[in-house]
Amino acid sequence: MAATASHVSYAVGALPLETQLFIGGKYVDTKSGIKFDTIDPATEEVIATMHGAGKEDIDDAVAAATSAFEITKRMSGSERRNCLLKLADLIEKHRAQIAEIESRDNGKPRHIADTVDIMYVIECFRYYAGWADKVGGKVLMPTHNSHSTFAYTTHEPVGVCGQIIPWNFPLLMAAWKLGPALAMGCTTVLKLSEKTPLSMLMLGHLFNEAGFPAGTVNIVNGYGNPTGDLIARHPGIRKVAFTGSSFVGHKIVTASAETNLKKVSLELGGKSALIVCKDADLDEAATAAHVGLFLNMGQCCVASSRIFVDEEIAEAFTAKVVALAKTLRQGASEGHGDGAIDLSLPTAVPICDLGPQVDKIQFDKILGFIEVGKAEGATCVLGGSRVGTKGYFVAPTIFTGVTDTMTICKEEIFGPVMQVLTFKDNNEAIRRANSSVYGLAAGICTRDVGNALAMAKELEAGSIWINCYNNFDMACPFGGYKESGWGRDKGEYALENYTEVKCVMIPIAIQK
Ligand code: TXE
Repeated sequence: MAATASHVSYAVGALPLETQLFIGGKYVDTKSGIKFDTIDPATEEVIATMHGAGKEDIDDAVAAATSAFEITKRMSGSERRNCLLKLADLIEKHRAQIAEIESRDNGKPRHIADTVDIMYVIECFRYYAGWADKVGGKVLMPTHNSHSTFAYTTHEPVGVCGQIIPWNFPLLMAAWKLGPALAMGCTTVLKLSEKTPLSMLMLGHLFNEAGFPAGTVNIVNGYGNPTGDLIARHPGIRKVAFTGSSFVGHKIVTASAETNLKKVSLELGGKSALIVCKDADLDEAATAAHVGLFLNMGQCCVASSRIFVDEEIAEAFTAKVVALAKTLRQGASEGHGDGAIDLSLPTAVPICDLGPQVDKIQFDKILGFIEVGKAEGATCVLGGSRVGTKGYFVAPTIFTGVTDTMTICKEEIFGPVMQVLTFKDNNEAIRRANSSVYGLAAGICTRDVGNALAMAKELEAGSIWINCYNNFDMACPFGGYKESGWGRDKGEYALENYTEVKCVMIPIAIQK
């Protein structure tokens, strides 16, 4: 399929750079006429002009997904398993081009896009291939008439799903939602973020090649309004899965309530706490804080953006996190933009190499929070400004002397800005960690196993990391308490998002 964009500024090898919508197994022009540009955040230049989806396009995508569902719901588990395994192999085959595009569109260094994002995408599809042929149901034991009634459950695919994806891990967040949906036999209309519309769109061909029926995965682009809202309100969609801001999470729930009560799962914002107890291994704790905050330029919903440190060790701990942050390599991927990352330079934690923030909106928002932090009296001990004059680069920033009421301690900054707070005893730390409206993740650093497990029990968060942070595994569920969301991505738990439970009963008797 040929790329239609005249604005494409570079070639990407074997896969064409697609800008159209992918509906019914084909790349097609927008019928609504919506077009928008996607920008390389390292150079601030236009990469491509994208087609956006309006009402007619979304209706077409839902119609294609509805027809495909008639086929996918009758496919055997082993057929779905094989398609998912083939898809993973195809992504692996093209991973160099896919990593290149992910890096250009999102800003993350190419080697990180490859070794973190795409590696986990491949892993995700293989993991869910393993579930495709293993979900059955239960034989039940009716309480009143177990000798004369046979009852069992089956788990059936929900149907056509809407999946609305953010920009921080564009491919990976899509994979976390597609994997369980496809394994269970659902079909989808997947909307990418307007900030990162390219990488997943390129994979459209690969769903065909992997053997999924045309229309199983329809990929559309566009802004939240109208494109995302059309998905959230569409009567032909039975379930919507969303990852993004809590602000939009409320809108998704409202849209469902005002239309067909489609099922909703939400993975929203966070203001996650990492508690460093006085008996912690300080090097291990500093690394956990560093990875917890600086991974992906701080653009992680689970970012450890509130670091609570026992006051007895606060000075030594702060010296260590500052020293680690000073080793961060920052720049564009080699081959484009100014100041490409010099991969030969030493760094303590290479996985945290920093590219630019995703776009000007996020860049301005982060710099704004840094100014508010300074104005409200926090001490900026590192960074605190932009880097260079081109590209959306923010210096790794660390604030100390932060208090619970400061804006930088309450609001999701979503950038490379760390807040260090101190506490006197562990119960106080737990109470303050739980005082957020969010509850996505938390971390605990201590050498005492009993203390770690007791604290883990008290913390109100969906993921707890002990003596580590940002430790992901496909088997482990992911999602939030409180305003961080509804439901879980990843693991066996995510299958529940994409299945209905059907209970079948029949009276039984031996014929004379
Ligand atoms: O998010 P949005 P934005 C947080 C983070 C960030 C802030 C804003 O704090 O700074 O959100 O980022 C689509 N109906 N997170 O503006 O708007 C939108 O097009 C349906 C945390 O990018 O929530 C995109 O595809 N869809 C987060 C997706 O929602 C709508 C990751 C996310 O965009 C819509 C990203 C609507 N009315 C941002 N409006 C995380 N949890 O990881 C927008 N969208």
